[in-house]
Amino acid sequence: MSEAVAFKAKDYKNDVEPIWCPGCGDFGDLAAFTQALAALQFDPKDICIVSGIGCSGRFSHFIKSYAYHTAHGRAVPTAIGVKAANPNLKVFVVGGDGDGFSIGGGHIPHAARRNPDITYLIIDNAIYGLTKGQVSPTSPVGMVSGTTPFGLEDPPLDPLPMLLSYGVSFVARGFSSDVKQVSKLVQEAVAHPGFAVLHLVSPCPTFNQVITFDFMKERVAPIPDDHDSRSIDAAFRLALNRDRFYTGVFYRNPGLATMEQKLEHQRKLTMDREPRSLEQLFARF
Ligand SMILES: Cc1ncc(C[n+]2csc(CCOP(=O)(O)OP(=O)(O)O)c2C)c(N)n1
Ligand code: SF4
Ligand SMILES: [Mg+2]
Repeated sequence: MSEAVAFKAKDYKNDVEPIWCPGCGDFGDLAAFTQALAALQFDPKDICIVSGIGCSGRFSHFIKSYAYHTAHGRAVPTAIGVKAANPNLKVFVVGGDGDGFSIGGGHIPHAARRNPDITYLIIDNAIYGLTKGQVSPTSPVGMVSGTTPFGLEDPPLDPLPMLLSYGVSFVARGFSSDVKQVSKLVQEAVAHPGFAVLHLVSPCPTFNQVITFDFMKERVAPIPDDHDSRSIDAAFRLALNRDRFYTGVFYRNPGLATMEQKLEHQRKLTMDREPRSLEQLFARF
């Protein structure tokens, strides 16, 4: 499209209607995401959304962009491949708490080490929604579900301290009811050069009667204005605070080399040494 055309949020929504349940928290994230794309004025042809399996994994079906609906828990490595193949694409990963922290949990620390310039939205409803309400790694102790008829006894993972200790270079949290804030967080995550993870608490009114919108509204609070998001110590202090469920940018470290920079460096090192051509290579044999 020509430069004169300004994209509006609705221009990023395709004709596929979400089949999420009425009141699903995922709707807020979708609205926030299209608003963020409009603020960023990304051309749909430059965007690729790689999604996992789950209700949240359907996200990629509803946006006008390139999309790749992957296998359960494999969205992150797939997105890394997409970004490595075409660094010019704006690559997003979208998936649930089960997708990201159970079956796909082993991929996040290695993505953090590589630091690809990718934005990852983890849509956390503390339940397996698509498969009709089994406990997930973020479900609270005591939760009664299809798989825990007498109540869950295992404690939940704590996503924020976990992401920080993995060395993820941008860590933020939002609540899907606050569309404006989530939109702003997506924009900040995109502006960050490196692996940016957004933990988006997004209640599932159909299967989770514990982590509800009302439960969350009583607990969320914006990160205090004087928080220094460059300080990992300060980020941990906020993330480990049990009295408040803070939302905003916990941590950012723009000083790390990105995966794309490291790949380019390796490419140059390879090109600088012999053989520099097929002829030189064949001459060795
Ligand atoms: C390899 C594999 N194992 C299990 C499943 C079944 N399965 C589909 S979605 C899902 C969990 C979804 O939970 P979450 O990632 O939290 O997404 P939500 O539906 O809550 O958005 C599971 C276990 C699958 N599709 N593939
Ligand atoms: S089951 Fe839960 S997460 Fe899935 S669409 Fe319905 S409300 Fe949303
Ligand atoms: Mg879930």
